[in-house]
Amino acid sequence: MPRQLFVNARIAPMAGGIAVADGQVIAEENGFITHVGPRDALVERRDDVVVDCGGRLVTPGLIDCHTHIVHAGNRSREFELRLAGASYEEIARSGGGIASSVRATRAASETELVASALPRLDHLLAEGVTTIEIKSGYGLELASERAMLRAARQLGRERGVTVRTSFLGAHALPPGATDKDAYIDEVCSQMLPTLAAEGLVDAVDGFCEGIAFSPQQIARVFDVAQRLGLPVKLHAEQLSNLGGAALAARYGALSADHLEHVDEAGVRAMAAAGTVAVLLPGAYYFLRETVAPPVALLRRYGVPIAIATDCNPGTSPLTSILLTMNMAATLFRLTVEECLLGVTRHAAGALGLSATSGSIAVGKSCDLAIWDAETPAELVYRMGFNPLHSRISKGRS
Ligand code: DI6
Ligand code: FE
Repeated sequence: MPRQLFVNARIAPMAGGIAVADGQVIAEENGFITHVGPRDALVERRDDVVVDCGGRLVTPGLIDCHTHIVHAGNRSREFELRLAGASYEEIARSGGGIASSVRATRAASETELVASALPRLDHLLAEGVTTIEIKSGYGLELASERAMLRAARQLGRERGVTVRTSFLGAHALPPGATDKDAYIDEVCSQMLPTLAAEGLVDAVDGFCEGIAFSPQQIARVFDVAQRLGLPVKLHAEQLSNLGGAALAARYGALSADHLEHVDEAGVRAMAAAGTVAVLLPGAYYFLRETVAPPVALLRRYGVPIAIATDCNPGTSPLTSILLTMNMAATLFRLTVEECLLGVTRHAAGALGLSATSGSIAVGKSCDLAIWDAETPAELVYRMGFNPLHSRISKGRS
């Protein structure tokens, strides 16, 4: 394969802060970046393939580091119930909520799961996403958790996007079950080891919450993950503070996600462990939460902040990474730089992909988003407008 040169690029490499440099060239070979800098610093070859970026803003391909895009059905009926006054927790306790998505997902074939997720994935890709995390957690039994994870892998192959899977068996008690510890036994002894052996699990996630699982139950799942050599991450402190962030940090978690109710001890533990804080403004907005995550504390302790769609049928039916940035800025008061880093470098960190993704630098995968925009701020400030010009994934458009 000849080398490709993306010339005349106004790049925001996101390697340090948000600085933009004009007139840059990015060289790509075999899917990787081999040079970044002014064009005259590069010795050109006769067979270089030159792509003119026309002075456009070029950022790393965006990373959506927390999604549940593989699921069947939707929960628009519950949305109506919530509009009429029911709470998310009331709906969950009366057999709706996650359980209703579990029933629909179990009834779908792997092919149907791929087909229903594709339009959601395509919406994200159309906004420059080149890497996406996809969780299981609506199967809650071996066969359907497997189908979800296999569907996630299939989506990656079908669209040439980097997919990282997270096994979220500890998402909720399966419909009809009553014994949380017995279900966690099954997750630990059957589901997780089997699916990991099948190569379907890149990381292990859990939902630590009153309506889901206790820190003790999550710790049992994390112990198995650790034995299997798999990194962990956790839905922590979304609706209440159970000490999930500190628990995740104890296991060296890649990320702790949501964090509306995290306290200083949790933040301190995350900082010490290098755990990324993944903020999910879509869920906060959709549930009309009033307690925002403690961004000032995260900054004070230097915890890296990522942001993601949390695309899921119950609490964040959001398929726009651009709108996610706007929401993080507007609702959580993140700066433009924090928003951009949150969907690039720090999102890569939340997936354990810092070595290959999240910035425009030599040695990284050549994942780029080329924008009809002049400044990074334009990507954050608009609502519902997509200025993507083109998207390059591993060197390919
Ligand atoms: N937290 C969430 O916001 C989603 N899962 C989770 O652990 C909600 C999932 C759903 O309601 O379907
Ligand atoms: Fe989630």
